[in-house]
Amino acid sequence: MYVIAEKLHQIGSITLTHHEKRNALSRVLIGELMAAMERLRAEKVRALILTAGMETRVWSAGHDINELPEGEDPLAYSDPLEQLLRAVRHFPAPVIAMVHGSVWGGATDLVLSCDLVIGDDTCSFAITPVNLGLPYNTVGTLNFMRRLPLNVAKEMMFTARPITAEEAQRWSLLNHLVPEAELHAFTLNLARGIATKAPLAVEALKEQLRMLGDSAPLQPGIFERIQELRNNVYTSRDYREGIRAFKEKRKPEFRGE
Ligand code: YXS
Repeated sequence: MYVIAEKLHQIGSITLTHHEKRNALSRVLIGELMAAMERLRAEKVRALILTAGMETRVWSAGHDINELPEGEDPLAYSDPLEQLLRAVRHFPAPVIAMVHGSVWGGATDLVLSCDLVIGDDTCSFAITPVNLGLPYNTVGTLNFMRRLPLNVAKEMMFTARPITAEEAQRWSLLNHLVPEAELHAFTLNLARGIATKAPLAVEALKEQLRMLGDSAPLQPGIFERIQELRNNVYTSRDYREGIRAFKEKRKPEFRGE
């Protein structure tokens, strides 16, 4: 079991517990996480907290690199991580990311796909495709563009540097930055407040905001150009080198080919 799901009154919580693999978002972990979400949706929770608990230094290490396909789109629509991000955005109640520890790669996209983000002093956030030579996908890139100032999104994407809790607060990646000792109580209190409100109104507002926020007219030619750019990257030698270097626990040597 890589997740623990709980329901307290009308609030659900899911804790990622695959700490020995730093909660890498593997097909198995994602499957358990989405099944837990489905159970809690059926129980009509009015808010859902997503956490890795307080014992770990790593909230999640992002996509399971061992499961990234080579020579084909690594973040295709059907990829388990992409399915999870859509499940979070379509969940009928607010999903609150409670972040203690570092967040990497696609896990940062997961946190940004949540409705609210509460972090403590230990949290940090990195987006890391350039560490692997991987082409991030369009939905994910738009997610970063919408949640962060463009120059901040660019700095995070071009450098893969983890931003600190203080930077995450400054750039509104966090709704609230609270002391570690208060993180759980603060997040539970926020969820309890939401749970006292009219659930149908909250559900409709969440879906309205998602649909209005997602409306991005994309001309077919632009879409095809993006796909060509991404295809050139994920069929490159550098992408294969990035994955191989991770598996061999060494620094990658990128040649631009
Ligand atoms: O060697 P064992 O078997 O003990 O396993 C090690 C790591 O291989 C494993 N692990 C992962 N396995 C698959 N996918 C991962 N993303 C991943 N991360 C870690 O967990 C075991 C413990 O790892 P270790 O020894 O490195 O732990 P640590 O505490 O020293 O360091 C924790 C991290 C998170 C700083 C370190 O594990 C790390 O840098 N992990 C990779 C973070 C990362 O680059 N994630 C991006 C994944 S790709 C992705 O999400 C997107 C597609 S994108 O690239 O676009 O951002």
